[in-house]
Amino acid sequence: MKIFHGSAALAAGALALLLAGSAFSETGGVVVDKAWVRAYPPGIQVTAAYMVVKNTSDQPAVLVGISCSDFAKTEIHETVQHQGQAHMQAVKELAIPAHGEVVLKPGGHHLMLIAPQKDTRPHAGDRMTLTLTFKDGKNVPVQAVVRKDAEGKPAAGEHSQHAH
Ligand SMILES: [Cu+2]
Repeated sequence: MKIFHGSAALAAGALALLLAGSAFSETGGVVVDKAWVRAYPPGIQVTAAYMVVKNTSDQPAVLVGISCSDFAKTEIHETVQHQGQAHMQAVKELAIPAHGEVVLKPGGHHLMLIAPQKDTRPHAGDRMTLTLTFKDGKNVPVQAVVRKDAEGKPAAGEHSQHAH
C-alpha cells in the first residue's frame, strides 16, 4: 500500500475521479469487466461467476485461482463437448494472452463457486466481491453483480439467431 504525501494527493484525487466513472477494475495490467454471478436460491449449492478478463500487459496473465468469502470452495472450469453433451471440468490455469482477453461465459470457461457459507442468499442486483489470483502472485478484486441470467439474453421465442 502506497502512502501519498503532499502534492501526490492531487494525483490521487484525479485517479479517484477516473475510477469513479468506470465500471471495471484494473490491477497491474488485468482489467475485469461485466462480472456477474448467477443467482443461487436456497437449496442450490453451486453457482458460477462469469466475466471478461482483459490483459493489457506485454506478458500473459495466468489465472490460477478465485476466492469468495461466501463459498467454501472454488474452481476454474471449462465446458467441453463430449458425445453431444456438455460437461464441465476443472482446469488448474487459465491463460489470458498478452494484449488479449478471455470471455468467461455460460457454455465456456467459468468460475465455479461451491458450498455457500451463508443461509441468506443474495438477490438479483446485489453485489459480491470475488478475488482473482494470478500466477505471479497478483490479486485482483472483482465486484460482480448477481443476476438470474446472462445480460441481454433474449427471451425464448425471439429471433435471436438473426444478425442485424
Ligand atoms: Cu462449472
